[in-house]
Amino acid sequence: MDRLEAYLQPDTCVSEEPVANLPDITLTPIPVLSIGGSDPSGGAGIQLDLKVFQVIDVHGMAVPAALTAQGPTGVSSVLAVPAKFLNAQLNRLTQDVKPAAIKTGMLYSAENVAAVAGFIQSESIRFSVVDPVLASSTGAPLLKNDAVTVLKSALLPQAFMVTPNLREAEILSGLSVKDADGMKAAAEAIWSMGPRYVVVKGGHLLGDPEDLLYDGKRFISISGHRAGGPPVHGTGCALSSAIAAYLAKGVSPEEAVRGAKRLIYDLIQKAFPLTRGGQRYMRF
Ligand code: PXL
Repeated sequence: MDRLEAYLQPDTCVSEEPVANLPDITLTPIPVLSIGGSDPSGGAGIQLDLKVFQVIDVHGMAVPAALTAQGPTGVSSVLAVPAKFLNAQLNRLTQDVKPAAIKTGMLYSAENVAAVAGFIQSESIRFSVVDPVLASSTGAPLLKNDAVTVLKSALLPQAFMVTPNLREAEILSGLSVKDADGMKAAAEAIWSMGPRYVVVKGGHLLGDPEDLLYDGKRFISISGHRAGGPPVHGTGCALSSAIAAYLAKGVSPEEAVRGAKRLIYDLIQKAFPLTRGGQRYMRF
């Protein structure tokens, strides 16, 4: 009897397999969830996060909170997933599997930001890395104005770590962030909104990219090398998803940020143009 015939036998039932043949779940990779926007070009958003999870050898899961119409040269329109359906996706998934860590990216609407904050709280998610995505690198708004208020008042208090770039640090803190002192002041202001750790990414300052990690007591400077060359799409997304994956694997917050920075540097080194115009894409 071949395999197809075996399946067609009315009494062939998976549950009658001997117990010894059940899968060994000690070999199961750690599940990590990205909640964010869809980038159909595969260079940012949840599509990119899944690639990052893959190279760090965790099991990637992804819930879209928003859709974008975009290609390598930019975003032309966006659509929020209704908060009710965002909740339906999160609830159905976590009925079966609890992520060891989550990363949030483009949430777009105030309702979706509130839904994710409620989800982190109700599921007691220990490691949540919030990338406070406000706009695409080409300037398209990825978070509505009224959602910024909810991000500050509801999501940041639930976050384990938040990873603003300089512009996002300015908008969240209300301060001008132009140098290392500005980064420190913004980190303190954002930390007071409730996250356990703040990483202000200094990549948009001149010189080698230096990020600042703040835990409410100590400032830790995390330096990297500038990879050079034309702009690369999705590097912020990749950093926050890599941090989430490392935290899920039990790496300390500081080492998670350092490891994520090294990984993103390698991915940028291998970046390629997908089309003649537009940003480069990281290579995995
Ligand atoms: O890089 C920020 C970002 C996040 N999420 C989605 C995006 C982008 C940038 O374009 O498209 C879906």
